[in-house]
Amino acid sequence: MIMTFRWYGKDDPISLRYIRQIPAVKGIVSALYDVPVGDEWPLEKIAALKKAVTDADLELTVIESIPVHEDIKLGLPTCDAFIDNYCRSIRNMGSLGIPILCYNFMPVFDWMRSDLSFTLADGSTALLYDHDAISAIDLNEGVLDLPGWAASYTTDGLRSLLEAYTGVGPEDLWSNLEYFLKRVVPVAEESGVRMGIHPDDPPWSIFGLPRIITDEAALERLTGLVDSPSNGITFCTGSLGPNAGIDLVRSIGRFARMGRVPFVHARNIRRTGERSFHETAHCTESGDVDMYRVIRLLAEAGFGGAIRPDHGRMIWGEKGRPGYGLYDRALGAMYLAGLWEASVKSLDRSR
Ligand SMILES: [Mn+2]
Repeated sequence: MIMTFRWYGKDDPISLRYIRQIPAVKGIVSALYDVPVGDEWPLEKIAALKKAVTDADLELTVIESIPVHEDIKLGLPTCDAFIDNYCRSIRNMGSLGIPILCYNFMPVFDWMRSDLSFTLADGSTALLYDHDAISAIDLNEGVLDLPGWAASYTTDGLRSLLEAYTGVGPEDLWSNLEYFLKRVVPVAEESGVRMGIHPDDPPWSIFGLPRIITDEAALERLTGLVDSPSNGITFCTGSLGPNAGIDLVRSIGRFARMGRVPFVHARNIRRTGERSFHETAHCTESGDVDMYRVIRLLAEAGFGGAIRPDHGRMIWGEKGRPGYGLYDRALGAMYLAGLWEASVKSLDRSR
C-alpha cells in the first residue's frame, strides 16, 4: 500500500514541502491543469510535474485525472481523434513510470454537492448533498446556483451540452464506455499503467443525465468489459457510500482480491436520507463507512496499490479549496496509516 496525497500543482496553497511532513505519505496524486480537455498531454509537461514531485522527495504515483472528452461519452464521430490523444497521453505517463491513472465517465458534471460549507456539530465544515435542493435548480438559468461549478460552463455552453445528451440513456453510455475501454486499456497495459474508474458521485442520476458507475453490479460489468488488470476501479468509499444498497466492505474486498483496485479514495459520509448525505471525518465512528473493515479487507487482499485520504473537513479555521484543506486530510492519512499497520501486523501474527 502506498499512502498518497492529492496536490493541485504549483497553485495549490498546500506545498509539497508540507505534504512531505505528513508521516507515512510517500506518493502524490496530481494532474496537468492547463491542457485543454481532449488534447494529448505533452511528455515534457508530465516530466516537469514528475520532477517537481521527485525534487520534493516524493513519488508521482497517480494521475487524477486525464478527463474524458464529452464527445467520447456521447459516442460522437469526433470521438476517435480524442481517444487517439488519450492513448498518447497514457503512453507518455507510462514512459515516465507513473503507474496509476484515475478517470471517470460521468456526463457533464463529475462530483455534485448542494452545500460546500455545511457546519457539523463540532463547528467544522464539510460538503453536503441534498437531492431535493439539487433537483430544484433550473439549469436553463445557468450554473450560478451550482456550488463549485459556476466557473466551469457558460450558460449557452451548458445548454448545448445538455441538449447533446438528450436521448442518451444508460445503455448508450455503457456502449460508449466499452468502445473507449477497448481502445485505451490495451495501450495502458502495454504502457504499464493501471486505470481505475472513479464511481459516480453521487451514485445516481442528476439533472436527468445518465450515470452508470453506481453500484456493485456496475463495477462487475465494468471489469468484464475488458479483461485486463489495467481495467480497474478507483474504489471511492465516499462516492459509493451514499448508496445504502451497496455492501461496501464486501465489494472492496472482492474487487481487490481480483486485482482490480489500483487506487482507493478513503472518505467517510453520513447518510441523512435516501438521497442525501454529508461528508465527515475519516474515522469509522464519524460516519456510515466502516473504515477499519475497508482497510482490513484491503490488507487481507494483499493490496499493493495507492490510497489517499479523500475530501476532508475544514477544521482549525483553515480556508481553502472545499474538501482539500491540509489539516483534516493529514489527520485522515495518519488514521488510515494506523489502520493499515495494525491490520497488516495482526495478519502476520495470525499466519
Ligand atoms: Mn473520490
